[in-house]
Amino acid sequence: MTRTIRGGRGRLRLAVTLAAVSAVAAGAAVALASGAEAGSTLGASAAEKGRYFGTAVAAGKLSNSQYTGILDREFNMITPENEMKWDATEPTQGQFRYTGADQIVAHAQAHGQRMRGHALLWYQQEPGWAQNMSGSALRSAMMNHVTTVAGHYKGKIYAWDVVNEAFADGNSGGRRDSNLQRTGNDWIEAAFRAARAADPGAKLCYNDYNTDGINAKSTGVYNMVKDFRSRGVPIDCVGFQSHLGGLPPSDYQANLQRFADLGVEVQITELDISGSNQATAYANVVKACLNVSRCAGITTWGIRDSDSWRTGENPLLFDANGNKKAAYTATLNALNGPGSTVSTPPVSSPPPVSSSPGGGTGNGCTATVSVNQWEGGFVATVRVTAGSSAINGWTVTLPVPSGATVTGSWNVTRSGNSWTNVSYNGHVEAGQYTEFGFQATGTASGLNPACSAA
Ligand code: 9MR
Repeated sequence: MTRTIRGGRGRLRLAVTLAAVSAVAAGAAVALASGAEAGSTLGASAAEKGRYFGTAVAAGKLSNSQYTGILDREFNMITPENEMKWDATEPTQGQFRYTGADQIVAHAQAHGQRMRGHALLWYQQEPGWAQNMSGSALRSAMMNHVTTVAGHYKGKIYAWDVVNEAFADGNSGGRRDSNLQRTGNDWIEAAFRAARAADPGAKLCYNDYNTDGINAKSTGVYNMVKDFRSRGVPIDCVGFQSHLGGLPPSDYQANLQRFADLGVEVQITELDISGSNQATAYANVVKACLNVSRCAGITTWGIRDSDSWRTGENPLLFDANGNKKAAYTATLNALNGPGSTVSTPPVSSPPPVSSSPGGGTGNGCTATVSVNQWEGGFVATVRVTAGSSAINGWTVTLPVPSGATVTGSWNVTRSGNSWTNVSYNGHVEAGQYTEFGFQATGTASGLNPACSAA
């Protein structure tokens, strides 16, 4: 019997932690898990499958060395647990505050981790001033919030939870009542359009709980996503929170797959699992993701059991002392097991103006690049494919077009025109590939990568 934990008003609401933490040392990006053997950490093993492994992070814990030690060794994606929510980022209407969120982004950038933004609009954790609003005044405040916060983090976010938990529990398959919903049923698509305009390079997700199997609620979300895709509303991904109380539902993978078949990326966004079969349950979630080629990655909702919102349920991968649990080993083993090659769609809109403009075969490897260009900037994704032998390191020579400035990169170390593997993605099996990417301002013209194996 599986039990799915419901979110909702009854849950513990902790104060948003905005205490100052000591500034994270700036400087050169440090590769994730440097020195780690491939396949020996969650992030490295997920990266070998072209996926990420992330966790929710609280800014107030970044000064705890046990916490950051595990974070930077194991995880290559970060979601702020509370710091990007509406009450944290716009406590007074029109006055934006990014203290805690900026600390987390700085940490991620200094440690080669990517960011999931969470969440632009949610009926919970609305600041008091918004809770008291309605109608067109609220709608315009909502859109201003989306535009301003997504704009502040433009170029720094892999995927945004644009809208969180907008569907009702139970069998209606319809929307949840809230003051956001009462501004008109089109509030969700309006939010996605505003987010796309503010940060065209970020993947835009809808995120919810109790949507982990095929049920009335997940079918309601499915129908919305299908409708959005057919009408060109910019949605790129769906987040499945997966707050589980045992094994995932038996149709967990089938549910991920039906969303993936709509052309969106799927992500496990807030995984935590209680119960005696925890290790098996974690392994099953990982296997389901690896079996769905558009499942881009998994995020656990905290690091140690003592960091969890589910006090006393010990639902995470590390115990309160930071030790790896059996569930950790099961998760790592599943990540190192069989799995599909990841293939996640690029952001849906605006359409790429150029794609695979060039490719170069060199010493033992080939590099190709695909580009998502928008007015003023682009994201380039570079695929490094090994030749007929496995390679143990690679460098791609790829000059940045004149007039373009790189604002961020992932899964790579850059020195001028040379882009070199990091510790966890240098080894590529014969005929297999790994990907890195960067975001830049300017125009992606004449990108012609050349690859050489170490
Ligand atoms: O883990 C978060 C906790 O610290 C907050 O007090 C709570 C506020 O409602 O939100 C928790 O995170 C939630 C997430 O933002 C959305 N999905 C459900 C998560 C658990 O409640």
